[in-house]
Amino acid sequence: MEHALLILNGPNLNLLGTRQPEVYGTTTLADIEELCQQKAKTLGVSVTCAQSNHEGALVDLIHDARGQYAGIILNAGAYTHTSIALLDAIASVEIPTIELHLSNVHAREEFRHTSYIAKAALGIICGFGAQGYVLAIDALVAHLNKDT
Ligand code: CA2
Repeated sequence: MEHALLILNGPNLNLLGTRQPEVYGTTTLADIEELCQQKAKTLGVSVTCAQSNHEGALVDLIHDARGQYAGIILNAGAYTHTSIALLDAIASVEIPTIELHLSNVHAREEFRHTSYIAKAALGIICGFGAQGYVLAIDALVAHLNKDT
């Protein structure tokens, strides 16, 4: 395994596939995690998945990633639009982090157009549903391999 990646999902994403399928689809978080494991296998990297509904717990998980993971894929859910604490956490650990959203946040309500996390992110993927996680793994691994 060349790289270890952390896939972190924030508040309410544990409900995926059970409610609001018109917005978030019918794929469950467990399905997405399985998709990520499959993609990781094809690229020879490892992925660890975690989800929390709590801002401080997400901050802790980001801190703990230091020295453990080469990259992070973060769907911070609604905390994307509110959390300076998550921005500071990502900036402080200096681990390349992709901001990810299932939905195209720019085609939705105005308050979803602002991301506090974007400033510290390597890049942003949104609007591709569960496939976005696969795209993010590809992009992160390409980034981590670019100087090797
Ligand atoms: O599109 C995304 O991935 C979001 O990060 C999802 C967040 C939302 O607040 C962001 O603006 C965009 C919400 C996740 C809620 O997930 C649910 C899933 C099923 C049922 C209800 C909520």
